[in-house]
Amino acid sequence: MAKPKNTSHTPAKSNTSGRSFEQKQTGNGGELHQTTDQRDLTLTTNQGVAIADDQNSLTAGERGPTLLEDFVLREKITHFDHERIPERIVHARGSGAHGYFQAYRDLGDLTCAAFLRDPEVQTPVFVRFSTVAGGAGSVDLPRDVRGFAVKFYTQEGNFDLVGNNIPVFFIQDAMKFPDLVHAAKMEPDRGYPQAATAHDTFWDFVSLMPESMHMILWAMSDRAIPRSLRMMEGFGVHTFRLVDAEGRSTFVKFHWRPRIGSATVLWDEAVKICGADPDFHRRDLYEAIERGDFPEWDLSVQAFDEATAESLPFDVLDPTKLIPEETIPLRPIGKMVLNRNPDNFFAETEQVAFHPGHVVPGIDFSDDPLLQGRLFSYLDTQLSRLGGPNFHQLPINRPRCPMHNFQRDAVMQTDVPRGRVNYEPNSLAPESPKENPAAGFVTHPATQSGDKLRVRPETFKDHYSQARLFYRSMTAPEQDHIVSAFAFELGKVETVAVRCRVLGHLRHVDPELCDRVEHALGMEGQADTIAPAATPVDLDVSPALSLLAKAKPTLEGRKIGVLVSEGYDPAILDALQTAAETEGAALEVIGPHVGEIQSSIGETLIPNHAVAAAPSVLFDTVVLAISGSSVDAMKQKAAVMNFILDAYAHLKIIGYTPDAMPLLDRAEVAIDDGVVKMDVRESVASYIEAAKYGRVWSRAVLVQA
Ligand code: HDE
Repeated sequence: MAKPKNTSHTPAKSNTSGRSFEQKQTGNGGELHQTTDQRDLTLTTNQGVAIADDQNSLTAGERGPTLLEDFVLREKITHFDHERIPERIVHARGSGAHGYFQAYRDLGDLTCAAFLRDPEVQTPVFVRFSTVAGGAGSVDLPRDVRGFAVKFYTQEGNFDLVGNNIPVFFIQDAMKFPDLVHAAKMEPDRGYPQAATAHDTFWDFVSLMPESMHMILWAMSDRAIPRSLRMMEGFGVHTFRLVDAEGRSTFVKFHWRPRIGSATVLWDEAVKICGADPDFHRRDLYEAIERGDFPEWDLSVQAFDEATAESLPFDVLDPTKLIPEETIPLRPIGKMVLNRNPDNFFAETEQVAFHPGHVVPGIDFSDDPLLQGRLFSYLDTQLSRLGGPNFHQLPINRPRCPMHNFQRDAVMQTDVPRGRVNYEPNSLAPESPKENPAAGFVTHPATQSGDKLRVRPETFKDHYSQARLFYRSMTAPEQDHIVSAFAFELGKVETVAVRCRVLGHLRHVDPELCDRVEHALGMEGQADTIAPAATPVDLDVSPALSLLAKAKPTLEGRKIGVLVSEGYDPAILDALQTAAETEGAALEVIGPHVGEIQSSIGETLIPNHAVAAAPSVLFDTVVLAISGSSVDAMKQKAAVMNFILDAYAHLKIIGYTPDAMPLLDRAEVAIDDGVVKMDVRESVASYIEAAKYGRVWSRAVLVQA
């Protein structure tokens, strides 16, 4: 292979590790060659052969055709051609992080699972959050359910809690999952819409599946547009079992609660965030972990015995139903902390393989038919997604405890098992692995009897009462958002009959909800008449279901955006920075551009963002730290005015220096409790106190038609 002809050359330099390499050699065509003479830094082929030139393929003559014998080029391109693996059929878009789980106390009264029994032990975890419908490259803030999958690498094997951020599901039986997913994803003839349920096939399907109505109410609520993955609740959804050392089983529902509280965005924000930063959630998670603001969740269970299960008004095997916390309270059992970003997105976040069937002794399944179907599906999907049955050998999937068996060979075998014995029982290898009745997984011996049949249990047939319970447990703004969400989604449905059918279901959920949606669509009185399988009943409302009702004022983990201009007051910025640190908030400075600007006393500052690239939708609260000398220039910038108009319309708390007043006037911002003047350093405190409330709900009547 021809050596590059050096036409220019710069001397050897050190890289960050102090190793020397040739910084710059220019080849025949002016292309850059970075070279080394150290073997351990040398670029090689996958066979370990040193590569002399990584810029040029092998050609017959300087301008001639490329030669087939160029094994360096062919190997590189072939590997590249196969870089993608099939994306997940659902939950294709996800973001991951490492961390640990630690039990609060010995949970021996409920389970023998070792990781739940020793409060000293930190069990490593890997978490993957996801949207459901969109492809791997879709945006982070569509209206969608979020996956919340946690792999616990326990000393007794891997336990995967593969949950969602909504405690119920659309369907009751695994048989309907392919139909649900086909209906939700882009329509097969036209290839759109991506990552959106606002289309005919989705609403056609769910309108014919009354069991989906409870989940639909959740999906139309603000839960489906979370502010941050760090601020989401998570749920195991199904009823599981915990089994203690004596073999006693208790039913449980798993709940994750973010320790910095839950927060959601407004739909108009979600729409704009998708344009301004399609990776909003992924970036937010990554950056929080990088700056040491580690997300934390409490894991709780609702534990109940068989007798309690029998006494509940719903079947605990029906995944479209929840158990209100007011009926069975949450019992916190441990804490999860995410403290490390993945080193490599593909190797970890993409290749992680979750499976609800990955359980450890002390955790077992219920007969929920949806869960039973999942127990088949997840292992099966990994075979095509990860190429074969050895996906457990990938570093992200490997158990962190000893693992031995006689499964052998298959595609991409990376282990090298030794010896002649690959079967058991055997007498030739006394040291080979054997059964362990004491430590081994023993299935809880739940008694089963009955005919083999295909029939939905009678106890699953109330499809509306809990949907009504959810709607009536929401605060007024949350109910308003549900109405708007239905109006948006159904407004995108072209087939009028489908809209009428959905309205017919809403009438059973709550007549007032139905009236409001009909009105918003301009379809008064057009709801179909639908005969319910069971007449809905009024249940006691559950305030715990409302995110707003239980929100505590805080700035923890939130982001303050400070818009500054030439001649800004550095004292205000300093005070804001100190306050942000005290409150556990992140602060980012937005300038008219990303170049240097000067404060009123001549200090220079390099903003984190230019206003054109950082609209206020990317921040929880904003401050306008504008100087009198620059306010006229700022007024001329559309991005500045949109920054203010959006922050106001999204009900955010806006701090402003007196010199920024002309901007507020131009935006026709009416001063309310959430528009806070900061004329002295001390008044930063009033702004911070107001900002902890997130939004001024009373403003909604002025800005949202
Ligand atoms: Fe899943 N689901 N699912 N699912 N699911 C998958 O597995 C499936 C269900 C959930 O970050 C797939 O590895 C069936 C409920 C999450 O990698 C697949 C049924 C809940 C993730 C699959 C359900 C979930 C998945 C696609 C009905 C909440 C992402 C790729 C019987 C409790 C995990 C994969 C990750 C992923 C099947 C219903 C949560 C195809 C058949 C209910 C969080 O196997």
